[in-house]
Amino acid sequence: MPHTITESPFRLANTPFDDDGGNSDSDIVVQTKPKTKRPPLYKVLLLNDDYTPMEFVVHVLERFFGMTHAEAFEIMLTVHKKGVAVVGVFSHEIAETKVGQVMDFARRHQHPLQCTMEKE
Ligand code: TYC
Repeated sequence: MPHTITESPFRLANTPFDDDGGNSDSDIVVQTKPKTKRPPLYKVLLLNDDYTPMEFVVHVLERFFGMTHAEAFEIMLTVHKKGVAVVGVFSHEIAETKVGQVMDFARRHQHPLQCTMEKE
């Protein structure tokens, strides 16, 4: 009997080393796991410092992370007290863009605010 599985969630890769055109006793039937790897996600982190004004951080969170004023104020206070907080989780490309936007905005306003990303 050919080793054929009729009901399988996996793709059957039939390697036709023989020349009978289909499954037979001499066929090699390989089960491969479907490759359903999700792309990795990245946390965007905001770091505390002693100089960036609180209102500026709140504005950054509203402007680049779509937070309401209340949400932004709460996250800003968390960073201020704990030193760091996750402000969002994104694909690599989106996370890089957010970090770049925050760093550029802070630099243009001459604040030392730091924003980084790390793999989840
Ligand atoms: N620690 C700053 C201050 O007292 C406020 C601040 C909050 C700065 C969050 C950066 O990511 C930050 N002015």
